[in-house]
Amino acid sequence: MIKKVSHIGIAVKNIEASLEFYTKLGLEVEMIEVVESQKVRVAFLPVGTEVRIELLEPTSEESPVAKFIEKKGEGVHHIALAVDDLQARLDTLAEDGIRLIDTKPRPGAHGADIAFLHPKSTGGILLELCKENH
Ligand code: CMX
Repeated sequence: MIKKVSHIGIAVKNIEASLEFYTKLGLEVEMIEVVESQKVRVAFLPVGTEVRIELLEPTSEESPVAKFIEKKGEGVHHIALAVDDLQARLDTLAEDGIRLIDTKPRPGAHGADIAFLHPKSTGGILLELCKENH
């Protein structure tokens, strides 16, 4: 089952510049890490106890997040939903004809296993399924 919203990914050009607003809003940074395989630097800001905002800063021009910002500007990039049975869920979605970006989970930020569904199959939203391991 889908358990909850894990995080909302927001594409930003520069995490520190964006944090000026988010700290004024009253949110605090839990951690910042580089996910080299995704060419992004990410900051997690808890919203209550269950959900986080994930600021995504590209670390190279080839980063998918850099391409997103170039095309659409800064803003909401993806929504991540937490599941326990990630591989089984991907297999079921594939059988149901949903286009997957990742047919197998891969390591994401915060020690999670993640997989993306293609926006073409979701009505234009980039959806991430993740198995939180913290
Ligand atoms: N939201 C909505 N639509 C999006 C999108 C997004 N974030 N990113 C791309 N698209 C759309 C594109 O506009 C394009 O649409 P059109 O064909 O109508 O122009 C289509 O999806 C394909 O996009 P693309 O970039 O040309 O295609 P790719 O298959 O190369 O890549 C994608 C698509 C979504 C997988 C990739 O751009 C991406 O964003 N991957 C995820 C990267 C990421 O967020 N990593 C951080 C993970 C950190 C963590 O949470 O752990």
